[in-house]
Amino acid sequence: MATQHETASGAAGQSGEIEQYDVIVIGAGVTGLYALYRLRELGFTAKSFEEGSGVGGTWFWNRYPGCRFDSESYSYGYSFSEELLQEWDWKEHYSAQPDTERYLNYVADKFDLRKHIRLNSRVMSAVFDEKEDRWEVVMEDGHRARGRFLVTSVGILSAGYTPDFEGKDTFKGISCHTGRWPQEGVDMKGKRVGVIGTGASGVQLITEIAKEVGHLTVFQRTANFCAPLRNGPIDDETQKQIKASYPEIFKKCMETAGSFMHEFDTRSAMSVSPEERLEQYERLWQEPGFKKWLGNFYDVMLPGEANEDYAEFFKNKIRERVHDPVVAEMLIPKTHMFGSKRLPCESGYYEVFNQDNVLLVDVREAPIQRITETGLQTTDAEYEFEILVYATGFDAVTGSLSRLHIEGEGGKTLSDKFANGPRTFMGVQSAGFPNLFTINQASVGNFVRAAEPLVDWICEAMDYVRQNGYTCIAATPEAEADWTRHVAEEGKKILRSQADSWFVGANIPGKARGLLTSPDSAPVMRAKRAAVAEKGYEGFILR
Ligand code: N01
Repeated sequence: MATQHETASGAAGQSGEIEQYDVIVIGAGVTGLYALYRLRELGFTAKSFEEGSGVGGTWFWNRYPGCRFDSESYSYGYSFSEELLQEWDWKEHYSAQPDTERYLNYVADKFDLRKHIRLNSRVMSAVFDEKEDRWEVVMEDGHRARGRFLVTSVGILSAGYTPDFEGKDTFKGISCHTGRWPQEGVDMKGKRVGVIGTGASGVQLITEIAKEVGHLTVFQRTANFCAPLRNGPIDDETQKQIKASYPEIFKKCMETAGSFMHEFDTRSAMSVSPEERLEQYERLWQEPGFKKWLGNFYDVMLPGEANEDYAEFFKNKIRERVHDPVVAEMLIPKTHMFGSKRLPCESGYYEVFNQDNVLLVDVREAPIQRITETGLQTTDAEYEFEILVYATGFDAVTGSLSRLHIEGEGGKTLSDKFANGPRTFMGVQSAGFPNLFTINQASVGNFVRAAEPLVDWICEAMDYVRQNGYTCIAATPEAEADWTRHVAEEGKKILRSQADSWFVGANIPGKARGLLTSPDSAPVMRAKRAAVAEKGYEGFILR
């Protein structure tokens, strides 16, 4: 096991020597920062290599207009420090990107994490040295570092996806992807703008930029179910109440399937009268956030009558809000069940389509044929604009790993291994890639709530290896096969596998279809991981 004295300084690395650490972390976003904190607490030497010029991960890159939380701000922050909880004032119930980025910078400063982070360091490869049981990473600038363990805190939605449209590079105006928004911003005032994509990013962006653009054309392939966010500032009294209730907030989050603050109504929608049902739908509609999704009758999230009934309620809301009935019909989802895709929360999205300067184009009816110098061409017509925004999503979960060259035992690469879908044990390790912990595979739901216990578990596993004098922890092929079968079998049954979305890799042409995260609820996942640890890391080989 590497010890403190093996650690070289960053300066040594720059002079040609290879920096040595106990743990190398790729990424300094939400999980990377917390991993650094925990590792240091446990006495490990660790360094994070971060591609961005700042910390924050998702909240560093996704700085498009309108980007914000749609889970409650106070349920999203770290829980590990009472001092931090009491010091930090969330400004809004659903924090906007600049404030969240500020929060993560505050955390980096408060816990003195920056000295463990090398920014502007895009990792190009990570190779396992089987003789030494160590990983070596190489950065784009040639910088190298080695560590006993490698933790990929690279995010589940960080590898941006831009469709390979013909003529993409010929566009003469400004084009950008929501997930890599220019640091200096994009001036859209009075401009003609085209947006491709109407997922959660597109919905937030479109609503915000519609306030200032000259003309907006929205290219929609699939209409989504969207619900009002009902955001607002947090006043002083509420701030005090929030700070006094963190234990209850976090307790509630830890009990629910997706680690959110909302609990399903245990009644079936169909067990109450139509009047009572509608009264509950309307009441929840007026409330903020995901409550209308995750706090409703439990069976609105199961295929069947209740789901269809609730979907109809949503469709009627769209019809009420959009003046032109033809446009309203275009905005009504027809190809997937309510809840089978992520529910974007919005603050005036549908009303955007009542503006005279906004045009909605259905690119399922008339697909995009090519990008031109001045806009784009569908099978139906040509559209011109000065700015083109790709709100076209991400190669989720596995994309951020596959684009790194991760080479394990026998020179096998993780991207080859994942070619037909991820093969892991509990999402945290893949057989043949010892000492590599993949944080991005295992967490779903309210990200920080799910990720904190996962990072804890991974750090404790590394500590166990160290304490017991081992140099290597590797998932067994059997444990991996059982887990992969479990994900495939149970994954098919859950609602979020039913639609063509990033949850199952269906948004990326050619990507193998299958649930990319665990089909289990967050409490079940925590219990499974705890049981593995209690049995001396059953399912892993320790050497
Ligand atoms: O990406 P998406 P996103 N031609 O994949 C369309 C999280 N998030 O960035 O649906 C035309 O959902 C595509 O169409 P279709 C959240 O978890 C959170 O919006 O595939 N269109 C779709 O409309 C979310 O789920 C927040 O038919 C094409 C869009 O592009 C996840 O990130 C905010 C196309 C992509 O939607 C991803 O959301 C934002 C093509 N060739 C995001 N290819 C919060 O609030 C793709 N599209 C915290």
